[in-house]
Amino acid sequence: MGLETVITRTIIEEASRELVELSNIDVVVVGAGPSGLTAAKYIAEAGLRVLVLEKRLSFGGGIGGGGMLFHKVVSLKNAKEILDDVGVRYVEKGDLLVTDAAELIAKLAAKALDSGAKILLGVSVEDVVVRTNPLRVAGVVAQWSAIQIAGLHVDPLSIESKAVIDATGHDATIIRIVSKKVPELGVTPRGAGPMNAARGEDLVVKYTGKVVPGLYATGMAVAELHGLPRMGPIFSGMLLSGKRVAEIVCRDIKSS
Ligand code: 48H
Repeated sequence: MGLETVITRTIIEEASRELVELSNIDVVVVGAGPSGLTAAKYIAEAGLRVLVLEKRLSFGGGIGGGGMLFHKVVSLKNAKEILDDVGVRYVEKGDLLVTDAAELIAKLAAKALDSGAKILLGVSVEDVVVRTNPLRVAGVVAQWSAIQIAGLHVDPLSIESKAVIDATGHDATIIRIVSKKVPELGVTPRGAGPMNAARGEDLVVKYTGKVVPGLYATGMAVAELHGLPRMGPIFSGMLLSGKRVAEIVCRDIKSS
């Protein structure tokens, strides 16, 4: 048997073994932006099994684009503890902590992985699993992003979970799917409001949490759901929202 065969078999065997385990998990986080990666890190640290599905082949979401592509990212000092937790270096400038975009992306992802979270890249969530009696979101329906982009008719696979976290940013994909397909759950995304950085930062954390049974929101998806002001290129609200949703999901799962 040539090395080529060994490579092929090893990849298929190892990936399949893991995918079987991941098909039923405690928490699915949709989106590997700042809020999703932060949520995954704290959920994994709390001992729950967490899977992050990211439609692109890279993580970080909107961090890399920063403010008009500049490579510095700012946070308010209320996110200092999280930045310290993930080991990101920063400089203080007035009320702000300034980090490098690439370092924040890399370290958020590394910390989530080191804490035990799994991240699958190139996987898009296109639907939810719903159970009745009681009515709740019970998982996600996923597809390779490449299949979606190619427009091929290939049926997706589902992943069951105790909680799904919408961390898809402005798209608020999961919230919009539930709003459209399960109207009896009464989810009506209002769309984010105009910019007000201070209020946006504050409110996005306050409104973070459960949307309907089994579904939670973090990051800009929260602003999109509740019509909160956008805050522009500042990331403390995203990090704090990720940590907050982790606390809420862990509490709910552990008490159920
Ligand atoms: C799998 C998906 C799917 C899908 C999307 O946009 P993000 O960075 O989201 P947040 O909320 O963590 O951070 C928001 C921040 O980047 C931002 O935009 C801010 C602060 N804006 C303020 C303002 O005023 O505009 O990341 C979301 C991630 C991305 O990586 C997407 O590719 C991914 O989710 N994603 N992954 N399946 N259906 N939809």
